[in-house]
Amino acid sequence: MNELIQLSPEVAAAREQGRPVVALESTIIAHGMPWPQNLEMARQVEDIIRIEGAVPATIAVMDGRIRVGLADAELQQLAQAPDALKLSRRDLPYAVATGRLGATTVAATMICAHLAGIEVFVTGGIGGVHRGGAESFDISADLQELARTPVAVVCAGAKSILDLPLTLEYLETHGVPVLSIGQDNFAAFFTPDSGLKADFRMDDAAEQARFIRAKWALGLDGGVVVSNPVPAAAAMPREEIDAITAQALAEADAQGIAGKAITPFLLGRIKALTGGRSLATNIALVKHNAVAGARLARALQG
Ligand code: PSU
Ligand code: MN
Repeated sequence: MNELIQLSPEVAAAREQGRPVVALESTIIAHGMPWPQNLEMARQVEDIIRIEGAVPATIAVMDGRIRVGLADAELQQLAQAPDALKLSRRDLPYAVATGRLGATTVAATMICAHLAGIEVFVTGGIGGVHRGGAESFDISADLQELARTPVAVVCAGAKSILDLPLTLEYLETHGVPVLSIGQDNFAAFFTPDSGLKADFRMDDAAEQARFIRAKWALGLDGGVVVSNPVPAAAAMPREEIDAITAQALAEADAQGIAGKAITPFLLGRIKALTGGRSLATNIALVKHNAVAGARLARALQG
């Protein structure tokens, strides 16, 4: 294995015994949710994956190395670090070279998972084409990564702050299949239904695993999106989240927020404007994805 990668003892043992491992990102901890809910979420998601019979591997950059699997004290450090970097593909070498603490986005987590031989990764929502992306060129590096790196990403769709039709167009152009669990349509993060069709509905983990194996056996590089809608009981009302998203986007525009700061800004504003209810939804959907991801990792192993 690459000498810049360091597996935790739990992940190393799982790899040796051929047990299923599920990667987890850390940007959602350091930049996506506030303290202390971020730490509680990270711990609970890891526990759910263990209960479902797989081994969690939260990924971050610490002391110049890519860490795959974190100890509880390290999760805590990340959850409280005010100055953790947000690392996408372009930023990974900077954190490794300087020794700075870095949290990995979907794109960077996929890269690290693949380097560590992990095939399944659980997150909340993937990045995508931002609204106005045709003008601003703000297209998350997550999409390019899905096009090139062979990791299955279990998510609750892409956030409604994005342009979801353009996000799906981009994925199609780059040959990234979108599988959907439990419904025909692509999920919309805070709400179950984006109103847009996913490519293939596959409720069953064994079916998803066969699809993924077939893709890679054909030499088709790149990832797979597994869209897992937020449970209805935990979802936000659609009209409310749409109105609040519009307001948060207008504020971001007025304040000139751009680049990698925009996703954390919008998530923070949406949380404030919903009185914290969006955060409860966000946590619920990540936990729900952890179950689906662990089952998929087991199916891929079996
Ligand atoms: N979805 C969430 N919370 C997050 C993110 C996505 O629910 O914090 C993060 C992920 O790490 C994703 C990143 O990869 O936002 C996308 O950022 P950008 O749009 O700058 O590429
Ligand atoms: Mn961006």
